[in-house]
Amino acid sequence: MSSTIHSVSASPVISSSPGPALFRACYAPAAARDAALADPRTLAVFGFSHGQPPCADPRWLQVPLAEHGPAQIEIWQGAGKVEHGVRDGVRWSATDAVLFGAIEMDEIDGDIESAAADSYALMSGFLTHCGFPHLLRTWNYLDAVTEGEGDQERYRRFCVGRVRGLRELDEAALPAATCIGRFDGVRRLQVYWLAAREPGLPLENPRQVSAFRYPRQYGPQSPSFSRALLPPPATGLPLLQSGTAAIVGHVSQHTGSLTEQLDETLTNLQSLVDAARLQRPALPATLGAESVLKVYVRRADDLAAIAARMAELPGAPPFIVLHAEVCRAELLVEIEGLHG
Ligand code: 3EB
Repeated sequence: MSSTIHSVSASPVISSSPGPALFRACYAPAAARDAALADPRTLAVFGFSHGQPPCADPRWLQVPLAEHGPAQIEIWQGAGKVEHGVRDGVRWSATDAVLFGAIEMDEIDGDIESAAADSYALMSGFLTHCGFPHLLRTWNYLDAVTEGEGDQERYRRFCVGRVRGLRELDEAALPAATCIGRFDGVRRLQVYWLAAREPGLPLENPRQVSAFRYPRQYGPQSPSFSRALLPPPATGLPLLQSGTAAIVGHVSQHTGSLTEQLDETLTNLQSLVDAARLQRPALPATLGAESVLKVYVRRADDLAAIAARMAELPGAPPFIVLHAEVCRAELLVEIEGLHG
């Protein structure tokens, strides 16, 4: 927006009308996929459970996690026409202000560390040349995330490889992130992201130790992500909340109790909203209709109970519930959010 105020002008140079949102995210029935992709404003469409016909559009990504209830898709849209393409194994789309990218890389002989290093090196190289150098948010999906003992655990190897692939590790500029396990037995790393022309503002959760400062007991390389990130205003993106679980300090809470873990997780998500509102007071004060939540549940038998409790939340935030493996064996549920 122009910073010049034409106070004597007859025409309303500075309009208070919000106009079309620069970015919006929503869930929709899976049958809406092709219509969503036909819309020139669509930045990305995600499908979850298997069953969607394949589609070569670079804006389409299938993350094979079984979902509770009827099949849904997640749709991201900008306000204007989106460009898209494929370059050097990176699928991308972009508005004027936001870039979406995705990489899917097969592990060679189950080597998740190398797949992570190669994926993040590819991403880093792409970002430096595409005009959107600032990584805001990443999503990482891999098979069998907690398989392997001690420092050989696949999640810990992923964390090592991720740092190897990043050009530089600036702990003051880490993206928000999700890292989740699939149960499909396919040794293929899926990484997708949002990037911008200007940096965002990473936020930490006062209730939690920063993940990048986790003590050695959790692995040789602490996880490289921020708890949430406020995107630059020009993007129109909401608050980006990382995958959030029942961790206080650095310690998992309520081992064995699904409902207590869910409540602790929601308390952590609210704590991130509170932290974000110190920077941007106009953000909605609580999770609600202006949030979009994705709920990952470890045990298939728990999906219905979690969905029922989510449906009773005040403010009725839109959500989907996916069957997925959280990075610590004792954690039964994890939730990520878009807010505002
Ligand atoms: C946690 O809070 C749970 O390694 O990118 C959540 C979000 C988790 C992102 C990542 C890991 C990651 O430590 C695990």
